[in-house]
Amino acid sequence: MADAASEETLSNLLHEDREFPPDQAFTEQAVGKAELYDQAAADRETFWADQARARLAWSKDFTQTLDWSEAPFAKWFADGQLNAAYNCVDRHVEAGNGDRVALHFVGEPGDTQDITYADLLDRVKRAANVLLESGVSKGDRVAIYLPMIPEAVVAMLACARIGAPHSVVFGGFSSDALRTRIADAEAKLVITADGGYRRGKPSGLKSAVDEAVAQSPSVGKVLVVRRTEQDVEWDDQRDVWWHEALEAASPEHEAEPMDAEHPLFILYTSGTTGKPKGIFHTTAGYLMQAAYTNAVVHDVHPEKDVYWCAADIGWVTGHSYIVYGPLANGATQVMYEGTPDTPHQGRWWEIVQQHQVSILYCAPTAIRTFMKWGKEIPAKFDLSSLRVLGSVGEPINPEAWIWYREVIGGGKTPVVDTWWQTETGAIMISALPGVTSLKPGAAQLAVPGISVDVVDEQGRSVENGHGGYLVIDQPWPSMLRGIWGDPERFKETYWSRFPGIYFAGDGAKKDDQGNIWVLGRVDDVMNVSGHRLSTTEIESALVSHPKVAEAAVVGASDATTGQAVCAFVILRGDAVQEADEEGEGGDLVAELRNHVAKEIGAIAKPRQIMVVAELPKTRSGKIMRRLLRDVAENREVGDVTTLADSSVMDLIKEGMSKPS
Ligand code: 6R9
Repeated sequence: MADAASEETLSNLLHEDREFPPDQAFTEQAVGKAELYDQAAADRETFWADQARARLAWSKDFTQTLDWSEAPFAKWFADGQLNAAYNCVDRHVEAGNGDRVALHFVGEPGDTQDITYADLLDRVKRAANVLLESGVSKGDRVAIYLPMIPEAVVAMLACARIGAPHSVVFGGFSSDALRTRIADAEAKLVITADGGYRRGKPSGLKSAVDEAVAQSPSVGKVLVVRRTEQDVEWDDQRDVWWHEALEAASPEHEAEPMDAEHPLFILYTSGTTGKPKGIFHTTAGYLMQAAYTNAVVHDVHPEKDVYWCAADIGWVTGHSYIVYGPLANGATQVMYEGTPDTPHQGRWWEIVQQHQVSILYCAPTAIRTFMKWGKEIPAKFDLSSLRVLGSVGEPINPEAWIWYREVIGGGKTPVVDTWWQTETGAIMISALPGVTSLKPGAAQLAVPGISVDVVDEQGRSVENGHGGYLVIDQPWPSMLRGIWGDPERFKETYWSRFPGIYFAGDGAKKDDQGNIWVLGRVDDVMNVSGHRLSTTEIESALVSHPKVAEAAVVGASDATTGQAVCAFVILRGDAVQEADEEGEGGDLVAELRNHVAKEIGAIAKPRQIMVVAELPKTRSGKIMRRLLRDVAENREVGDVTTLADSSVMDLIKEGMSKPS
């Protein structure tokens, strides 16, 4: 983003100047402290070594903090030993907290389970024994394909306990996606369920596993959790009921200490192109940074908070902020199986009220959906227990941030926008609640211990007020250790664009105070008449219009301007009605185009605005702009297999062919 025109465009963008200083009462009790920044700045490695010793229980202490001699392959705390499951469960029971609830599970049909740390320990030990008896040894890989049920947590921890790296495959992925992931990791065993509940109905899982495993020579056994009690095909040689095996297994199991760098898990990123990448993480650095950030960013006080991360366990957010971080901290959590509108659109808020949830962590796409449904729905519930709100997964538009704080947080809670990736393992950029003055829409600053920068094409740090590429210029404990089986691709993907530093693939801007605004993937940055425009900024402008609930913007090729801005918008409930009644579609589009021009500048005015009922999203809630680009460019729509609901594209295309 070096040219002058782009710089000028950027400096006009994101003229968001609202700021929310921390509340003194919050600051007094906050886990995160301003001193952390000074301590980390004084000596980064000592800071991380202190965190590692303070937050984790080690079977053997380490002598060296970081070995970067074979960069970019890092080793952290390498000669130390510990067990991740012991850290997440046993030690809390040993410390006398066995009666504390680890998981308040809420099933979609309304069934609930309150699982204490002592219960969890019993289940994890039994499951570890079942894995061992099934022929899984340390180092073998286990694929986990489960709905959002407690067994998913137990399965992951049982793998960690015996040192068998898990590869969790999101339950909404197809049989084919499961098969390729099993093959890449050469998984020896699969843990699945008969099905799960989604949108009020039992959905199947086992048949997808049967199909995938039929073509997976590495898999010897399939453990099947009984959740929906639907009929399933059964192979007596291969399939074992989870509940029967656990019941029969010994409840005694001693956690074996693992090397700090022992692989903990593989997680495939939802590849935009080509073969998915098996990102792998190791034990100590990952676990420590997940626990540390969960404590200081979410402000978790394990003895009194009820924390809810509404991600799915199939994504990295579920790994770090449902399983490893909060459990290492001994927190009490809510785990919810289903969708936010089953059986009604207030389901989340009913759960918050019932369990007195104090910390909520979710994605902007969920927040924008709630905005679309209207504030009357959360208003029916008592949300006064909430004291910290977090956002992850996409840039959060300032309007959505404000709505989240006002409507969900009662106008008082800090909202932390947390930037990180599957690859980074844990939160990298975020405000600290109680410490940082909050800016709606900005991830703001690196968490203490982390060093990030925004650089130009040549890798030079840009000055405040300018934009460029987001990079991480110092190794960090929870960094990915590689791409499973493909060290060259690891170097090429992340370390070759700017030699010696990690390139995240995102564009970002520093504002006048040096706050970082993540603008989205660099492949989402458009170039219109030589001006760089961020999809995110235009989306934010659209969402700031009172009639718009959600917006997705793409750059479609244009003979004159190179690329042109095409926007897809979902209207808020009352605006849809109004538009229908008055047949004012055309006026509304003009009004929105002018609104963008007013907010950002005429250059950002969309060439086309299409009003749609739904947007195509991946199962982790990211808008698939690639498909919208196909529509905007009148192309055959590409691969839709990673969409949560593939019929959305048909709806959009139908709407496009109608004259408006
Ligand atoms: C945790 C997670 C990573 C990509 C990342 C970026 C986007 C995530 C964000 C954000 C702006 C935030 N992203 N958090 N963009 N602000 N707070 O989502 O991991 O699924 O690997 O996605 O998501 O583009 O590069 P993952």
